[in-house]
Amino acid sequence: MNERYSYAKERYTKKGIDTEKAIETLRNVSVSLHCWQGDDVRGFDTDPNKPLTGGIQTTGNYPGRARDPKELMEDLDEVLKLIPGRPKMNLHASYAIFEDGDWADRDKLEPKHFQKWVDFCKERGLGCDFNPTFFSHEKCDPLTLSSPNEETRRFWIDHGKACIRISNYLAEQLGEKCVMNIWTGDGLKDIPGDRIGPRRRYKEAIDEILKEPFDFNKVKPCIESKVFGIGVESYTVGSAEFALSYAAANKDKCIPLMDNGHYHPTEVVSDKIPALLTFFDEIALHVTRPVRWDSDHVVLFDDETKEIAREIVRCGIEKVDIALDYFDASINRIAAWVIGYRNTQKALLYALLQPVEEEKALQDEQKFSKLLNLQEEFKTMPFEDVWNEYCMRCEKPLDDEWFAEVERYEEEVLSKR
Ligand code: RNT
Ligand code: ZN
Repeated sequence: MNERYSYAKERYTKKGIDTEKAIETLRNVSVSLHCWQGDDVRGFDTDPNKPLTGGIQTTGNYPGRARDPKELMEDLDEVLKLIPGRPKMNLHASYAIFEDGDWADRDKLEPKHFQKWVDFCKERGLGCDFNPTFFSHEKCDPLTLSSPNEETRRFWIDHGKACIRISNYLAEQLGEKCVMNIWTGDGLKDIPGDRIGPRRRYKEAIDEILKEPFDFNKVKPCIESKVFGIGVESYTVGSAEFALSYAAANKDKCIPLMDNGHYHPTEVVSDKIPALLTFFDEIALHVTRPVRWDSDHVVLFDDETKEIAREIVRCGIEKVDIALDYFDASINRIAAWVIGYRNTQKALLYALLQPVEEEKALQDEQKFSKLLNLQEEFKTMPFEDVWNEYCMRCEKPLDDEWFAEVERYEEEVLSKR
């Protein structure tokens, strides 16, 4: 045990915090690593140069984007070397891998199209989450599950059902639950003539998807809400109230998912976590960084990320499925992945080192000045030393060590693409 850690441990112990327990807890918490940071959400099942649709946007053209499954897996391996904790993969359906002549459209996808990913995860001891891809495809008219066109809706319902079967397969093969997130960019640019029609169709379409058999202990379908997207500024079918009501009315088959980029700028997801966990046993999160809108910037070790982590810890870390969701094409993509993942880990460790019980007691006793002072005092506790110890126990580099490896990789691999 290094000296700085021993000192930090002692300081925290005096405050009633067990640093060993915090480290051990975090080592066992899964945090999903999104495959789509590596190639700007392009995927492999359609022309990679087609536009990204659904109201999401990657900006920037930093060299070195992964262009095929081999490159993406290579990049993921590089990321896995540099992040501590217990990562889990998170795939989109558009990342299906086809053998020669084996291409299938999204409504016909099968578990075998993800076999290479299953092998990848097995070799590295990772679980895997999954997402149907309801965007960037010619069958978006531009609506999907809420389209008035029966044929369009059918196609996307069949896609959702195929994804349930794939999620089941991932959970069974990897022995870890698979969180399957339903998000569509369905919405309108301008003032709707009918708001309830698309929502009714969306509801019925999700009902149909969830009729596909699955074991709710292994597959966790989620409904992700959104406030608006680029090109769909005036109306989002899957709004917050819609998604939350759907999940509440179907608690036996799905859970709500909150993405912290999907609310009005002064709303905070940290406060919504305990609100939802008053009613749900389990919820899912997409951790991102919105800058003025759902811009999906790299996650920082900032106040709201810390507050989100604090609420996760206070409410029960096992009740929240944590996934990252951002995509920055303007900087080195490996660095983007690693910075965001490490910051999420950092925020969780920081939260695990807070005096939760004492804070609760002070609030209940209405000792608010003492509470405020305690919260401030903890901000300058020797957190860095516990974080460094955590990284070392995970056999991963420290904050000032990993970037050189990314530079080497950029020079030797990325710059040659
Ligand atoms: C979009 C949603 C959604 C996507 C991913 C790629 O605003 O956040 O979760 O980012 O599915
Ligand atoms: Zn999201």
